[in-house]
Amino acid sequence: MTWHILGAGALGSLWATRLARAAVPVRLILRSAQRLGEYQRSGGLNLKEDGRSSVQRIPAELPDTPVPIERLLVACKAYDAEAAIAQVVSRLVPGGEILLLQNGLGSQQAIAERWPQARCIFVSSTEGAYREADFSVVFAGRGQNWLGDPGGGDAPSWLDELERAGIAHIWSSDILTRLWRKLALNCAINPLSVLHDCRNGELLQHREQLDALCEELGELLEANASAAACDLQVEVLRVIEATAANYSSMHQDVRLGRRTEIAYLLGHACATADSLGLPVPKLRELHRRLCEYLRQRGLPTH
Ligand code: NAD
Ligand code: KPL
Repeated sequence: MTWHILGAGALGSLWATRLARAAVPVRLILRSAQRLGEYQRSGGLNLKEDGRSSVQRIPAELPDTPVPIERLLVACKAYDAEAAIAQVVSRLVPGGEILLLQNGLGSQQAIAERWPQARCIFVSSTEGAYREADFSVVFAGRGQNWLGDPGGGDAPSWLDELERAGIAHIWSSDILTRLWRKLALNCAINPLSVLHDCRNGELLQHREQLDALCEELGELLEANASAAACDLQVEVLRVIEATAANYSSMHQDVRLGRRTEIAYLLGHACATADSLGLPVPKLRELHRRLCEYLRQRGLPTH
């Protein structure tokens, strides 16, 4: 069975190149004829890992290619994922699978509700990758991929292909708890790193702010995925220390003038708190200040 990869950016390329290297059938879906032409001229997808480069000549196609799709890995940003799937969904076979690699929450549920005929598998990834150039990805940080079906069901048999490809993975029976936990970590760290314009480690100078946010995030997690609330503050501090020299992904997006995934992180946290009638004044104020900061820089707030 072929893996179709929608979104040949950092994470999509990281998955595609490792699968192809293990002789697993993969095809890329590129958004336009111009992009397809550029890809074909580039000669393939380049993966840089541990200082070594390797090129995989992965076949690529356009969204309207009349070939059925059995397994679709969606590696677009959260704000692009639903529209990208809409372009190819008519090709999905009955019972086909959609793997959603997006950070945050909100986009995955919207997609699962819109296309109930597909099996949507949510993925939470702590791997790190960035695009060095067009069609060239750097594997920057080893991590883990948790995969799970919030609708239940057994682990798919193709997990052994991930094993063969060396893609770290764990099948999770509670993927929403994983995603909520990651969302909370990102909500505690990323917006503050933008507003203070600092590396993660420098956030330790703002302990009061961090602690107050962790308290509200803990209450929000208790109400949604209680297991995700356990020792949140301890983990936030651990992640800050482990990534002290780094700029958060949201900080990097803002510095490069790129749209952020704020709506699927802080925006989703605040909207969920609203729907539960849970007061989260610190999160709301942080959301307001971050939106204002983005607006001043001409960046979207959704
Ligand atoms: P990216 O911007 O590098 O890649 C996204 C790709 O999707 C781009 O190449 C874009 O052109 C493509 N795309 C958008 N709309 C499309 C369409 N309609 N058809 C075809 N392609 C389309 O993003 P990324 O860093 O790979 O992140 C993807 C998701 O993974 C995000 O939600 C991110 O938060 C999450 N994530 C990324 C990392 C990482 O290290 N990069 C780690 C963990 C989670
Ligand atoms: O995931 C992250 C990010 O920068 O997006 C960390 C390093 C955990 C900070 O929230």
